[in-house]
Amino acid sequence: MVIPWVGLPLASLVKWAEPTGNAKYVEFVTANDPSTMPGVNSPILDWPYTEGLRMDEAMNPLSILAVGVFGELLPNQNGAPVRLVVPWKYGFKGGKSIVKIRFVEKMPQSTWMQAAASEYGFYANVNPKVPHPRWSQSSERPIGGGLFAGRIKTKMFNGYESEVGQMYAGMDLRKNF
Ligand SMILES: Nc1nc2c(c(=O)[nH]1)N[C@H]1C(S)=C(S)[C@@H](COP(=O)(O)O)O[C@H]1N2
Ligand SMILES: [Mo]
Repeated sequence: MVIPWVGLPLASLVKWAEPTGNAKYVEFVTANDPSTMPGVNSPILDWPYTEGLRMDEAMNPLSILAVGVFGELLPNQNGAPVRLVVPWKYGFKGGKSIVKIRFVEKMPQSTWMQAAASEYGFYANVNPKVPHPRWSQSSERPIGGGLFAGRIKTKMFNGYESEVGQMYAGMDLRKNF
């Protein structure tokens, strides 16, 4: 789904924070408040929901800290007051309702890696050429095309290959999935 986010480049916050040269990754920890988020009462995931990016991914001008959508402030369910949007990755990299951002030396564990390391890796490079262990990733159904709109071929890096592909040059994307 193509979404008109409102926000600031994550890179501008990183520059403002002036992390030291030891910072190799950024970890995002999200709110864990059962009184407003009943879903966290479910043991399906290990809360709080946590995500991470490599430093160059965080500095890429496409990475957004979103505070709004469609010209309005973010609704709670979409991650108010601030959420991560990484357009070349897919939904599950977009931690919502972020409460803590940490610069770290070691690759952080994301919630999905904890939940199913063999299915969800750190990079979340949904790769049309590399099937998920339980399904193909070669096609997708765009949301907004209407109920009967067909599937399209999944694009490498969600269509942003020319903007971000260079960051992964030389990496085996079958291993770094
Ligand atoms: N705080 C928080 N953020 C989260 C999640 C979550 O459980 N908690 N789920 C993730 C997953 S798996 C998806 S698919 C997206 C869904 O929300 P969106 O449609 O607004 O991107 O949120 C992501 N961010
Ligand atoms: Mo998801």
